[in-house]
Amino acid sequence: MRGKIVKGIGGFYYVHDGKSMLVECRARGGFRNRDQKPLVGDDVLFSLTEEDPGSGRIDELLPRRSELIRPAVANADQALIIVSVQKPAFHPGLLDRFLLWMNWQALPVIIGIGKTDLDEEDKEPAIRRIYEGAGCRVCSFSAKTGRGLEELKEALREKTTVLAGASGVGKSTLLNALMPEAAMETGELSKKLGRGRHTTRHAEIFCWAPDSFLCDTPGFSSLDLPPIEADQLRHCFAEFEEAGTRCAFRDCLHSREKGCAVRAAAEAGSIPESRYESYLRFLEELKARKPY
Ligand SMILES: Nc1nc2c(ncn2[C@@H]2O[C@H](COP(=O)(O)OP(=O)(O)OP(=O)(O)O)[C@@H](O)[C@H]2O)c(=O)[nH]1
Ligand SMILES: [Mg+2]
Ligand SMILES: [Zn+2]
Repeated sequence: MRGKIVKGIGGFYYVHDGKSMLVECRARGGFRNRDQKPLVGDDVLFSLTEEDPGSGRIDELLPRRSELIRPAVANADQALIIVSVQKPAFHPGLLDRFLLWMNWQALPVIIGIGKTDLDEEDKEPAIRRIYEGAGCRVCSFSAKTGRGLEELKEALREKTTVLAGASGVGKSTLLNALMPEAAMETGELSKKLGRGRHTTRHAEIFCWAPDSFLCDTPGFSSLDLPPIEADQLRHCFAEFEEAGTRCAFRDCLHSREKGCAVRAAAEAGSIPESRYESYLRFLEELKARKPY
């Protein structure tokens, strides 16, 4: 039989047959030795245990369309990175890190600006402008009022989308809004720290419309950088490209070089300050890394 791994916990994989059956499976011995660890999102061939039709065994992993490391999910077509305008407050550094991971993993990204019902300070337009300028598709929405959900659904339809974002931004709440039967657990923010409480502990996939899958994932509060070379980083910032052609040196790293047109553009405000700051921070971090 053919199915999809929708969840993996403690050595068990939950395989959905695409109709109505969810089977608790073990992986056939040998997967791990051959460096093939089943991932949430994997399409598999499985068989049922004779004595207990609720449980089974994964016999084969079918070829993957894509394989993500952060979060560890197979066969995603795109990522929806969610940020919230408030509660928790928008944190550009973390979003920029996540964009870098998705860029490195060559996965198309949609940025979802959520909780717009809380946007009394009208922060949405500025966030949108920065990330549209970085070449991203941006959708804003409120899972609470439903505003923007129709546009978001169109962006998610007939695709497998992995949800990503800091703890507490509303990933599970969005899933519940699109699919009440999912009944994902959601959590209040910590009053003291104003951060999420890491309510979701495991990646889990749901089919919310025909051929349309959403993978909820645990939120993060910090993130390292993908293994890219420091001198490749500038190519991950699309909005530097144009000014970059006018730098005095062709191999300019856009930090302290004389005649750097990217720095000049950031100072003049035509490249967003927060993006340039992220770039400089990431550059130092990558330079400080041991070579691979
Ligand atoms: N006002 C408002 N609150 C929201 C909205 N979406 C989510 N929340 C609230 O934000 C809090 C966190 O939501 P979750 O869905 O648990 O966040 P999460 O991103 O899944 O968090 P983790 O599972 O910890 O990664 C909950 O109290 C939700 O009710 C929204 O659109 N508007
Ligand atoms: Mg959650
Ligand atoms: Zn430069």
